[in-house]
Amino acid sequence: MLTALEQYDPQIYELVRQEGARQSACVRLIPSENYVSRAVMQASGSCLTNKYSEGYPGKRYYEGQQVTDLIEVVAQQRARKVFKAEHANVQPYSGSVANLAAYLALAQPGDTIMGLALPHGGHLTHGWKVSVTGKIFKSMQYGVSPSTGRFDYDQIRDLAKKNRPTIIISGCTAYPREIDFDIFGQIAKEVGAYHVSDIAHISGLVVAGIHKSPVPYADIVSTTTHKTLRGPRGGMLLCKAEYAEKVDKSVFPGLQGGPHMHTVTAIAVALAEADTPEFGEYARQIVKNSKAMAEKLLECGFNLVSGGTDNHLILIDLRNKNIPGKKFAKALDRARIVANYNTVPNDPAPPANPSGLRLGTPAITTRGMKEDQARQIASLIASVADNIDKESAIEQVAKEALLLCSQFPVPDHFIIPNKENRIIS
Ligand code: DSN
Repeated sequence: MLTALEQYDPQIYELVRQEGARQSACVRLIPSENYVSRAVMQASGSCLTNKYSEGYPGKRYYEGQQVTDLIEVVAQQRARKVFKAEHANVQPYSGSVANLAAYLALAQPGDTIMGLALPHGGHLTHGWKVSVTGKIFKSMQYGVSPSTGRFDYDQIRDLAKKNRPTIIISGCTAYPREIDFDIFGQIAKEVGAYHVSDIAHISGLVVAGIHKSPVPYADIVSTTTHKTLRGPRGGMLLCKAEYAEKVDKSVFPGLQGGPHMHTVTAIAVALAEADTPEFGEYARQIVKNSKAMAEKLLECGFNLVSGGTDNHLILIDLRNKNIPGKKFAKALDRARIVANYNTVPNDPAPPANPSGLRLGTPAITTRGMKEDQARQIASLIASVADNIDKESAIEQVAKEALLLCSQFPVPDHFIIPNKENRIIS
């Protein structure tokens, strides 16, 4: 593939090579990113990219589905098995469209939905005002407790009783603690709402049994497939059998045309990988690494939202360090440590330059790093904070980060040699 790419389009080949080198030579801490296996990469780059398959297995609008039907059925079966769900739809292009499809399966435009506010760790598509979900639905937003940084379930219940939403959404993109999906389910029942749970971030932990599953407590569960689950960029919906038809119609023809069958194929492979003891080990190590990194960051004087972590991510509140989130994220990037600036609950700073930094351990765990390396990375992060305006010190951290990366190589398909056969640019 790459030889053909190199011959036909050397410019793009070179850029792909550079991105592979960057992913190899950086400590990647964005909690929604990972490294897929060679098998997932091959399935994603296979001939399935050539096929149109509007519809569902056995009910397509195009012919030539002898193989695609088999692949999609396998993906559905594997999804149902690993998540213990009655029904699975593996066609959503990604998490945003999966969430919208879930809402439109259960509610009408104009109905009230209630999700976690973006600055408190919710996703845009949980009803934030600039998202279509905040425009076509009446959106009520709940937050985390200002004192604990955690959910105050009594407050959420009170808000739900007052506003009687059609849908309550559980799930987050920047919440470092375990979520009590059963309480969300109870609250939804008490107010006659549907419960939609978005587990995009934690679905790998859910499959491995490290985080409680929302499947028994939610009407529909939405997830992406590329974060802790470590599959291709895609989305998925799981639900009880009674909602299967509504969910399927909402995805196609409601929101999408032909599914991306190369992605469905790669999702099937990722789900097989997730159904192994090795995946359970990886998921457990993600949380061990996250806890070790959080403890070291606390030792180094960082304030963490909620005081620590139960999952794969950490949210640093930088206000005591007096460093704006964007400046810190950019300095870390120069130090070969890649994270993202993020709002913290009740952030006085604007979202474009907020007071927080979000970190996660899935990608470093896939590289084989353990607690010692997680603590070492926390120390490197502290060095950058202590020397935020001293470029020579940041360069020194970059050298240490590069050395660490060289000791934990990424999956081999990332290593695309350039003409001099150098791996790291
Ligand atoms: N929610 C984004 C993230 O967590 O990085 C992806 O949409």
